[in-house]
Amino acid sequence: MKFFLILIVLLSSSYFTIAQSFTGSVSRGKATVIQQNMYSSCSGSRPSVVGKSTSSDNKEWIVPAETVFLQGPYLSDFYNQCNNITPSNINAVDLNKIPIKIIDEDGDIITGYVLSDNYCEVYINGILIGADPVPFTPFNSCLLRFKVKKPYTIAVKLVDWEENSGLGTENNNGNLYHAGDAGFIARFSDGTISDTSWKAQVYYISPLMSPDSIIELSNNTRYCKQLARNIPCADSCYAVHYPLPNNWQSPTFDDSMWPKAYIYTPETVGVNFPAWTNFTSFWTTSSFIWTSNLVVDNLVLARKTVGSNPSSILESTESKPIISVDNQHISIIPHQDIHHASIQLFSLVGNCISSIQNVQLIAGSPYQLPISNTLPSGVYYFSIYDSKIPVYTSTLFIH
Ligand SMILES: [Ca+2]
Ligand SMILES: [Ca+2]
Ligand SMILES: [Ca+2]
Repeated sequence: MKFFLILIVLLSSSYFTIAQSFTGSVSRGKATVIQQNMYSSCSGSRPSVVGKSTSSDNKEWIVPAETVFLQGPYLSDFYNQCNNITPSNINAVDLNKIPIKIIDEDGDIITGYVLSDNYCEVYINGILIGADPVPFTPFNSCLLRFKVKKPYTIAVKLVDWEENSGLGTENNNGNLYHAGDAGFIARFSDGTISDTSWKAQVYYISPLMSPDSIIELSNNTRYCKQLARNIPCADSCYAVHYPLPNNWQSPTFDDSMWPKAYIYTPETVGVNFPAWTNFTSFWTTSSFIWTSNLVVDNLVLARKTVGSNPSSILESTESKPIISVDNQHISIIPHQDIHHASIQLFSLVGNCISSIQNVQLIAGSPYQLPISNTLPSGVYYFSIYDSKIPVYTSTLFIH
């Protein structure tokens, strides 16, 4: 424990650049429930509770998010057990039944496929195409079709839902306060995929042992240095809230100050349900994306403008390293040069297993981080920082 505390001090004092003081609003404890369950018609669905939290600066916040779920319109079903739409593979999906939203009469028809852990709303050029018809569980996937001219902007509101309103937690295998995790993946028929060329910013962060675990980095990442998933504060946890910017869905909204989306493996997101497993090869090069923390970041806005930068797909694949593990090393093949890289491996409870500072990673050249061959098999956190800014974070399963 002493080592862990020392580690936290080191992390907070030397690894990160603090760009500004902490600007979010802080609430503590349960929200006042305003809706017990927005979606009660599907058996086996976790109750999608909505609440209102009041922060210490006397502001009110709808948690986990204000949504259009009760009004619609809705995205079409790709895979949805609640509506008995359960194709066994991609060939069993009939696109002819999917309505086409006309944005530009002289545009091209584009089909989008999206899967959210747990909820999404999709806007194209600021126009709401639809809400995810299942806010919490079971895990479903959605389709949308639209006619648009390039460049066009995809904007999505993403919510990792919660059972304990205002606390960011859910019942999981008997743990009533399990900090659930999130993820979003998308693929469009024009070749657009979810990847690090998207921008993503977080607006509701919980559960937190302490609000001081949020630090705002110089690239505007609202970074949570609380690494453990087993967070014991129960009904006393803190949450941090930020107001949503106006017109964030609009093509004219300036997202240049938002951090890049982070990518996560399907194993990290934990997608062991048929809406994913029936289609694993379908998603090809799309990546699950979220912000820098898949566990406590619960309300995320993400954007991608398609067609304004012809090299965007190339850029995105460049930034995803290839990671492999043998019994003595983690091998990293970066797709971009990182001149001042720090590479770290942590256990799930935050102990540093292996770390190397200030090394030069060269695109395409393997780099090896030594690990002990007696390391217990299991899941670990793995991060690469560039000049103290996190550029890649993932979990790794080590055998
Ligand atoms: Ca859903
Ligand atoms: Ca969460
Ligand atoms: Ca979740």
